[in-house]
Amino acid sequence: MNQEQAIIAQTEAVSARNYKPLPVVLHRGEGVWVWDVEGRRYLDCLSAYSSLNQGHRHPKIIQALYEQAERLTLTSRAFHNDRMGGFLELLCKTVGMEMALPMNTGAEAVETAVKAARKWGYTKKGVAPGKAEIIVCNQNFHGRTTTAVAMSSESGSREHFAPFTPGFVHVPFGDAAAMEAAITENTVAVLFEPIQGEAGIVIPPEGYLTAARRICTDNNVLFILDEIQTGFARTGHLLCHQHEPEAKPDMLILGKALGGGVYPVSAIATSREIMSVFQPGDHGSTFAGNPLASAVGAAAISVVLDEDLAERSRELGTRLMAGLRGIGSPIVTEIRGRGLFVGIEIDRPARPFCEALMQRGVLCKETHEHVIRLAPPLVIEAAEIDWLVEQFAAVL
Ligand code: IF1
Repeated sequence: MNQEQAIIAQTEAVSARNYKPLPVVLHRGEGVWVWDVEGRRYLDCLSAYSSLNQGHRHPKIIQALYEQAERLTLTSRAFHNDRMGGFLELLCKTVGMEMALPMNTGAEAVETAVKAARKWGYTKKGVAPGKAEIIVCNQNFHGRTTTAVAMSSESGSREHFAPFTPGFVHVPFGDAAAMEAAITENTVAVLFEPIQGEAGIVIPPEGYLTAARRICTDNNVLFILDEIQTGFARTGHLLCHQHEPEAKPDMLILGKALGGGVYPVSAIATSREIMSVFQPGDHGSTFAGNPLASAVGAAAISVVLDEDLAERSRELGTRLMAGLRGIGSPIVTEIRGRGLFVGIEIDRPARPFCEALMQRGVLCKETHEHVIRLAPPLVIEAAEIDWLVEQFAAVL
């Protein structure tokens, strides 16, 4: 048994089997590359599900982590600290919102958005107590907590975890008429991903976001976007909703790349009027907004802006999709994506292709059986995109 097999055996002996990882044991990462314990190098095309937009161990983010770690790491929100205000100010300025509430994981930020929307509905819109409804889209993914799973339409993620949080109304993704028809006097919000990641990089029809904006405005309903995976330049704009300039949401849910690939950082960002529903004691979390998270979060945003990762994502995403289309493989049914958020749909199970790509030094993940998701760090170079396409051509 070599070192890799020994580590996998050790892991499987003590770890819950809640994942089925590829048989690779990673030891080091830098930029777009990772190395396994045997010294083999791989191009990371998953980026921890778009948490590594800035690449592995970006020097400025690591430096921020180190420097803050030498001063102060955790205070709880029982006291102020000297980093959170600056981080949230930069975040709000960057995403065009007035106020933010920091959390840790994406699911926690989704839960925070649900609580904010419900309390806004009861205290500002006048929805009857306990009656708030939130419209969500089929095939969504908003996390693994029981409330996030209550929002899901997938039986696979709901089985054996009932009973579920009530108050979620499901409509088909991309269908504005169905969304409008689902609105009642108790609807407090519409909440969806502008591009569905886990569903297989599903892009809604052009104008869907704008229609959702209009429907929410006309019906006094909050327009909430989950940009945890699509945010921070992944889809070729700083935020995915900017593909439709008229579609500014009332609230953004952010995470993943906000932590720069080194620390869990998430948040909701919204208007002063909506955020004012939260009063002291309403909501919180032990680690939320801690000095270390805030220092890393500020550095993570700065790297996205200073290196114009949105432009890179747009240009290199176009290069990647053109390269993949140029292969002309008969087993590929569709290549879709925005920026470096790409899905390759094939006419057979995708897992074997991910395993074959791993043998050629490319790490990626299938999603929903027939789709290979490609989401390399946005710091990838054109030559590395071309090399990636060559590996795909060989495997396809
Ligand atoms: C796993 C999926 C992706 C997300 C959106 C909220 C969350 C996620 C749009 C929750 C998290 C992660 C979770 C991770 C795998 C990955 C994933 F396959 F699960 F669905 F990216 F597509 N909203 N997505 O994508 O954020 O609490 O995880 O920080 O659970 O294996 P989280």
